[in-house]
Amino acid sequence: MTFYVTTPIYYANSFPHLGHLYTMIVADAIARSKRQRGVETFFLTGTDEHGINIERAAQRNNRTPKQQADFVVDYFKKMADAFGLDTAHGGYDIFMRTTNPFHYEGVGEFWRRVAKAKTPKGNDALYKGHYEGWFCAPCAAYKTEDEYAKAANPNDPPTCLIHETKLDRVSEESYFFRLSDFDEALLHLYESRDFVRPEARRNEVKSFVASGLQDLSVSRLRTSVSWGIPVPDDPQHTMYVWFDALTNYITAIGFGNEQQNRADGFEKFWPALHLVGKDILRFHAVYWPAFLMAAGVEQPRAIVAHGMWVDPTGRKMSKTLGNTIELDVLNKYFPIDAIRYFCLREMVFGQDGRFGYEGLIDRTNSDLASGLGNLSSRTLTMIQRYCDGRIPSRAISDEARLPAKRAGVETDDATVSKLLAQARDQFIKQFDDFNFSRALEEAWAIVARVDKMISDARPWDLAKDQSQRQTLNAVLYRAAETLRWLAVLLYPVMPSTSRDTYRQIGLTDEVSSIDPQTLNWGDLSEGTGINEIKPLFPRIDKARTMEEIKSQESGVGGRESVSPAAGSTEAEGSGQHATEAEAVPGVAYIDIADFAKIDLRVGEVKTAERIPKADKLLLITVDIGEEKPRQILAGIAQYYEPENLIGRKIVVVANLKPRKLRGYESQGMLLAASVGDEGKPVIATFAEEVPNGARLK
Ligand code: ME8
Repeated sequence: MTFYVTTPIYYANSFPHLGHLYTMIVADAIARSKRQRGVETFFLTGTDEHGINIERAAQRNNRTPKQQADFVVDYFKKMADAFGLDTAHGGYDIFMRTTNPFHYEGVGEFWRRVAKAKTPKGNDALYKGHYEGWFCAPCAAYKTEDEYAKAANPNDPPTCLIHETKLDRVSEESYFFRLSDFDEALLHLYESRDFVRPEARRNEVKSFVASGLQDLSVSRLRTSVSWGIPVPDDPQHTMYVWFDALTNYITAIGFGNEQQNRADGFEKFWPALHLVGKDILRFHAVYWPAFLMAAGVEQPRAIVAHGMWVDPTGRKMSKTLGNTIELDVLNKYFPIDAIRYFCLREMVFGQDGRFGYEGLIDRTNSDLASGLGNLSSRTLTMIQRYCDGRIPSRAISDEARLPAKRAGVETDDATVSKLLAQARDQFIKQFDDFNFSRALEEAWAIVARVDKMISDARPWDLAKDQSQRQTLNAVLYRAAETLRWLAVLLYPVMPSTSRDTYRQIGLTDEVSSIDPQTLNWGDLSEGTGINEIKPLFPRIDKARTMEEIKSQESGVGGRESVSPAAGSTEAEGSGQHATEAEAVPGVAYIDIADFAKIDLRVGEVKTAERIPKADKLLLITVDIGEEKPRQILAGIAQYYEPENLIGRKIVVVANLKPRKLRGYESQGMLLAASVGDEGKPVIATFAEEVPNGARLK
């Protein structure tokens, strides 16, 4: 038996953030749970590297598109490593990149198949036509009327509702996929099985398809988008990036290419379960199945859509609102397993979830430190103290039965065994149904029950009375044996905690390959010597940690100053992901001493003039408190009139090596924000009076 799970392949034009991490964690938990049950599993994640967005980002950063993609991919891989999701930590099997040559080969084959195919209604699946529409570059999608906001002035372009950026008017020859012929076949697919999960999402997709489908433009002229896969036999056209991206799920395991087929095996692993955010459900649940139908490839196992993380008050996370979650903060202050637990426990699958540091601290402290962690340490400490560090016997003789019952201990093995087995079955059922939150509730109901047994039985009192020895042993055995079950059950969610628990109980086998369905009550052998007891989850000091996180976010040496993209154009769009990039651990932070090397000074513009034949440059002189004003060349001529600059207070990098431009020496640099797609400069200035020459630090 095999299993194949995928995350979306993430755009390689912006840096990884919590959302990407989340889908990877869920996929990782699913993959581990299958592997644990002996199912040969393939787990794919990766990056989507073609299209206009990458092309534009690359241009702005003076890189080739491939260099741009490599740059971002590095951050995704670092994130996976830092959060234990890469191959070395038992996570993904492939980090798929759409720039892999084998992908080009496979996509070419897929396109050819679609190009030859007939639709279910007997028409050609692909045809050439003419497309005119509003295109959103960050979405890489044409937008219909309900997906954009019209501008107040009818001559201005509308704005994308998701990105709040202006749309491009695109009109060109294009290949079309005859999606409109697939409506009935798709509806039949949704009816025939649980293809889209959860149900609420399936209904959305159904009504979208039932309301009628439009044909889909699946190519752009090479002259408009060159960074992409050429259409086979018609290289004037570049494939629509979603056609290329979706196909990664099959090329990665060898569709249309020998290399991957030999390594991983299309026949072996397809069909996949696609885990996606609800934002891209339509591409996966409508377009992708239709492409596959045309190409004659089996449908995915299922499309499972999760909700989105929002901030604790329910707002979308954004840098502007200051309510994002930083990956480096997560990594620094929280155990990986606490983050994994929170992700799976807090988001009711399919619905949006609220993510805040405070909530994460609260859950870590209550469910993990006081809940599971405390159960483990109190049980093992008592075994250490009262049983010489050896797992006691669970046997209760007839005469000991009554006192044990009086102490609140269930004496009938069969009953205990049945209760635990039921909880285990419920856990697995809920987990397999993607109700991770419910599954974890089941597990924590067991924690609560055993905790109660211990509190009711009071082992510390039983230990004082030799006649109560069997009851004491029975209580501690039950607690330890339940911990063993919990360690096995929780492995997919909290791999390293499970391993630690297992080891502390004194067990040596590898918990990652113990099928929870084979758990048998009583298999924990009497006499097993427990190992050193260490707290599984130390309590997090909420007030102190929140203070540190806040100061880290706003401090001088904080993330704003260390981002590789701060004030630059590294990231696409809002710059939202730019600072998150540095959030990845292992990145070269600068310290305050590095920052101090830059001599930033307040300057006053004394003169400003254009330079003949240099339409971008202004020649300005600036008083920075020195004897003579500095002469600086600034590339702002297209945006500022020289006369408007005179008298303005600006920020100057005073110790930048002088250089010559157009025959003039530039003795410094002025600071400006780079705004929008074309990088319009907006000069940094002060709201209050400041003397010339004052240092910025
Ligand atoms: O859409 N909460 O890439 P992408 C939870 N390249 N998950 C989130 C999230 C949030 N707030 N924000 C993002 C693309 N995600 C395409 C996919 S697949 C063939 C091509 C996660 O970088 C979630 O999984 O925009 C979402 O679907 C995905 O990131 C979008 O990633």
